[in-house]
Amino acid sequence: MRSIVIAGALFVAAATTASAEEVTLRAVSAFAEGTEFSRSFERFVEKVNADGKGLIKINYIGGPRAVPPFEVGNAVRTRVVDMANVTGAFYTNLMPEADGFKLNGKPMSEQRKNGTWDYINQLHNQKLGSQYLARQFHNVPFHIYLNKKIEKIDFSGLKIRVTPVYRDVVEAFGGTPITTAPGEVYTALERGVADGYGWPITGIFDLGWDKVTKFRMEPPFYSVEVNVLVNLDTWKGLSEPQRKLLNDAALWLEGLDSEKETAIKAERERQAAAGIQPLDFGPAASKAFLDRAYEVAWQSVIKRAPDTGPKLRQLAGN
Ligand code: 173
Repeated sequence: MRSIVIAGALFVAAATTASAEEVTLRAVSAFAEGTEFSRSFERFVEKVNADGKGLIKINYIGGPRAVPPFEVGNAVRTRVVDMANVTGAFYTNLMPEADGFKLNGKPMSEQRKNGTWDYINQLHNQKLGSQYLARQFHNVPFHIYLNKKIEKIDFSGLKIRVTPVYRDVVEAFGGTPITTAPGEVYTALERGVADGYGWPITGIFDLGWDKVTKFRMEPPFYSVEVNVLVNLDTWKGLSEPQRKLLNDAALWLEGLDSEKETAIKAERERQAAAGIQPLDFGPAASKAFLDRAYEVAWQSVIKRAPDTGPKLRQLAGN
């Protein structure tokens, strides 16, 4: 029912001015409401609405029931929404090099100082008609979770659920990638359509995947990136005080990454308690996996985005 109401609302002009000063921005998340990769953004929304009273208000419509995850980038580009919480992996159709953001795990304070934020913001201005307001989760890695035990890092004969984040590495180690949105992972595992899946270290309990997960492969790899984007026309239409309020809240949001170290430790313990066994093949195999994982991903980014990929690699410094 909710999606019907929302579909109707999409025809209403995106940013609406309630009074001379207060502007209302419509926002969506590519991840389900209340789950790990929406929660920080939801705290950001609360903060903006509290700090911005009379100046700016975010009308948070919700998660994938409003806009399907792989369409969120286009929704912010076309101003169907004013703001989105979304990973670059979900808009590689519009920006192939977005797949490279996961390869930069430097803190945002550093990325803002060394020109990385500026460069990635320019890419968003040009290709996604949006402002790159914030990037979250730089210190949260991904894993491959499996239901079949492997004796070495080799995915031959395994069907593994992916997004662009994991596609190249799964193929490089012999697996068969199957792309799905997060909302389809549970069913794919339950039915045996997939033997495993890529996902960050955090968040697997949110949608009950612990019930259909046996193993977590080590080592952790890459860096999660979930971005807050603002449609560029919306952004340009804001006043200086409104933009400052959003920028200040964006820095606050990026600062929430400092909570993640403790959260990751707790999550690993919770997975162990739920019977999810780590598969660790030792330091040499882990290093070989990581070297290959980064190399195949960079090669893929550079092949698809030859003009911008090398610069992203240089900025990431790996
Ligand atoms: O696995 C995914 O759906 C994915 O690509 C992702 C990216 C960032 C955070 C969480 C999941």
